[in-house]
Amino acid sequence: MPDIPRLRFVDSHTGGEPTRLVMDGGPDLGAGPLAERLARFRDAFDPWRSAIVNEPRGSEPLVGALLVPPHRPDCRFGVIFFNRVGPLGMCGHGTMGLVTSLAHLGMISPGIVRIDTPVGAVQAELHAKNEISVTNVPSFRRARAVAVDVPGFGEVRGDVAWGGNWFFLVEDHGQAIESAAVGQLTGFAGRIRQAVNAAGFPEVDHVELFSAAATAAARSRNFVLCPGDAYDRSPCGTGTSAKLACLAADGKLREGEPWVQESVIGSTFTGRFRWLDREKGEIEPTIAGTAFVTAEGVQLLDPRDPFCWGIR
Ligand code: PYC
Repeated sequence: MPDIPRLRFVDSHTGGEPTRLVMDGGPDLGAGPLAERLARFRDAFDPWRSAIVNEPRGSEPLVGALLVPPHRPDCRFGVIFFNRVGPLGMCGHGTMGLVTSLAHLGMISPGIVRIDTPVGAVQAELHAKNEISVTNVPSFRRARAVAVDVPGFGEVRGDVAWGGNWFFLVEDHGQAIESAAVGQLTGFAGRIRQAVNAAGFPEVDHVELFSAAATAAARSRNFVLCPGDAYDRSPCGTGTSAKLACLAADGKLREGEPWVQESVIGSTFTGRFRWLDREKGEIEPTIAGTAFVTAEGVQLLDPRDPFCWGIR
């Protein structure tokens, strides 16, 4: 019998967006800051990433979360997030999934837990009824109203902002943000990303399109294209953080005022911010949503399987 790695995992979803938390059995990434361990994971263990989230074990929108020891002494856990094409800096829905999964396993109780990520420490709070709030890394807008020429569509304007990942946020695009249109929206947002990358923002890997909300409780609806070609079923925690940074910079949302962001499938996150530095436009966003455990099990990585390392 060959040596078959066994990965213990817990699956969850946050507003419809799935997360697979790998508890143990993953590659040994050594010690040190999480940014260094993420680089090691990307450079030396990419087949493991693909095996965990890609078909035949995973699915298109699935985000993986590797639980690792923290480096920052004030954090209890460390996590490295990734999707079907590569690692992510942070992941808001994934942090909510991580917290609900740790609670499911009896490893945490309601209250606050600090988590180390490759882009900084985040603080999560587990409340009643599967609600989790995540105080994210400092977020800010880098560029306002950047105009790009999108082949087949013409000029599109948007803001470049950081919320733990890099986003291009577009308000004015003429598209209907509805689940029946996700194919069209994916193609459109993909072309925007290419144009934004070519226009001097190669770091932008998420595109966020906004429209009016479909329900009275929400302030806005979004469609978020993640790295690769999967769209976020949730309103995207890092994307909502980037949105709050833009709203704060434009004076359209007050400190502490709730912003309910609806996703393309109608799930919601509630965001709020606190100013960190008004001059620099830097905020501390807190995003709240609900997450539920859907499965737990063991993945087997059988080297005799021609698709052991996932369909890339
Ligand atoms: O919730 O931050 C998020 C996220 C990023 C990619 C998918 N979800």
